This record gives sequence, C-alpha cells and structure tokens, in this order.
Amino acid sequence: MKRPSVLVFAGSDPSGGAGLQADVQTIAALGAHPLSVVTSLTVQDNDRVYAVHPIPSALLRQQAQALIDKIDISAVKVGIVGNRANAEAIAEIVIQLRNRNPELPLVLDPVLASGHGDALAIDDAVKTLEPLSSIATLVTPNLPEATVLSGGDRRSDSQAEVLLSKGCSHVLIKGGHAHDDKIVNRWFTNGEFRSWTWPRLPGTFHGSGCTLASAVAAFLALGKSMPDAIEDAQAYTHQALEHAYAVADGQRIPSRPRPYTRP
Ligand code: PXL
Repeated sequence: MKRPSVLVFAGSDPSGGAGLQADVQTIAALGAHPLSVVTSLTVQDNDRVYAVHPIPSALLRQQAQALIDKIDISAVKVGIVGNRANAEAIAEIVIQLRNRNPELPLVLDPVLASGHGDALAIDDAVKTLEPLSSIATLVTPNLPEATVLSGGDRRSDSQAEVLLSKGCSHVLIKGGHAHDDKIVNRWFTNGEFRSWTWPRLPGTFHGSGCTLASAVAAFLALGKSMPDAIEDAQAYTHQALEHAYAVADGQRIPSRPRPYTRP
C-alpha cells in the first residue's frame, strides 16, 4: 500500500514538543508519510527558545530536490522558515511541484513566536513570509500572528480579508491566545465562513499549533476537503492535548502518536 507523502519544511525542536518533530509525529499518526526538510536548527527546552539558526538556502533546496525528484508529494506544510532566502527557496519548490500538480495544497503556519512568546522569526516576519503567503492554500495564524500579518487590524474578519488579499485561498485564525474558557477557531475563504468552539484545556502546551497545521496537511494529503480537514485536525489536536504529558515543569507535550478516532 502506498501512503501519500507530506513535504514538511520546519525548524528542528530538540525538545520534541514543537516544530519538525511535532509535524513528523502528527503526519505519521494520521496515516500519511512525513518528508522532513530542516529550515533551521533551534536551541530550546519544553518552555524557552534560546537560539534559532537558519540553514543555508542551498542546503534546504538540496534536501527538497532529492525528495521531489523521486517521491510524489500530496501536500506541503511550512512552519518556521528562518529567513527570506529560505522562504523564497520553498516558494520556488512549491511552484515547481504545482507545474506537475496545480491542486497541490500548501499549509503555511506563520509562526512568529513560541508558545512562551520567544521570537522564532528573525527578520521582518511579514516580508519574510510574503513569497509563501501569496501562494498558500491555507494560512493558520493565531490571534497575535493574525494581528501582525494584517498590519495591526484587530477584527478577525478584516484580518482574514487582508490575508486573503495577499493571495492565499483559506485562512484559519486560531483563538487559543484569547483570555476565555472557550477557544474559537475561525475559517475564512472567499464567500464562506465557519467557526468551531472548543473548551479550553487546563495548562499550557508546547507544539499545539504545529500539531494542528500538520494534521490539516495530512488530512488534505489523504483526500479530505478543506473544511473536513480543518474540522478533523482540530478534533485530533484536541485529543492530543487532552492526553498531553509532562517531561519537566512547564509546557506539556501533546500526545500525538495515538490512534485517532473521529468523535
Ligand atoms: O509552535 C511553533 C514552533 C514552530 N517551530 C519550531 C518551534 C515552535 C515553538 O516552539 O520551536 C521550531
């Protein structure tokens, strides 16, 4: 049996909570195959990020080229890119892949900071992500990221409008950063809107956003429609957070390698 492959571009998180490690666990758990191209090496534990080192864009290109020369790609997921040169390299690779498959989905998680608030984007984040936000199928900002990426707008619908005007087809604004006992995630696409409300789970987590975006990419690779992929990815992430475990004090790790059953 052939499994669909998801091509992931992300930063390595040695703590195993977020970044590439989160993406690989999620995509594998959901029955797709993760191909993992490193964009940056980070120094961090389960709470704090101490350093981010982008890898040279020529090496990023080589990693991806070897994979795409041989393996069919069913979806692409992008986490932290490191710098503008890496964002441009990833955009060129996606454009190359779309020459073969114009429908290839690209899920862009526009990560600016860790869950704790430590910076993960080095240069001007909006400018850095430009080559990717214009070709993304789905962009998944949290509330602070949506505010920054839309130039300071505070209302989710106008933030989504700004993001859609950059060229992406769908926006999912994640409500986890609100101060509320409910989390509202809002999906916008041209002419359509839907929201989902989840109970806020106690505690803090390392890698919840990476888990959600990767789950969407995996479900798209497996053939689900965008609204179904978004809905099922939230249910999977919620289950992973409900069963999160500790490795030390501080943020817990989502339990991703678990059989997923649709509620
Ligand atoms: O959760 C966002 C994120 C993405 N990528 C890397 C990270 C984090 C959060 O810590 O470390 C590499």
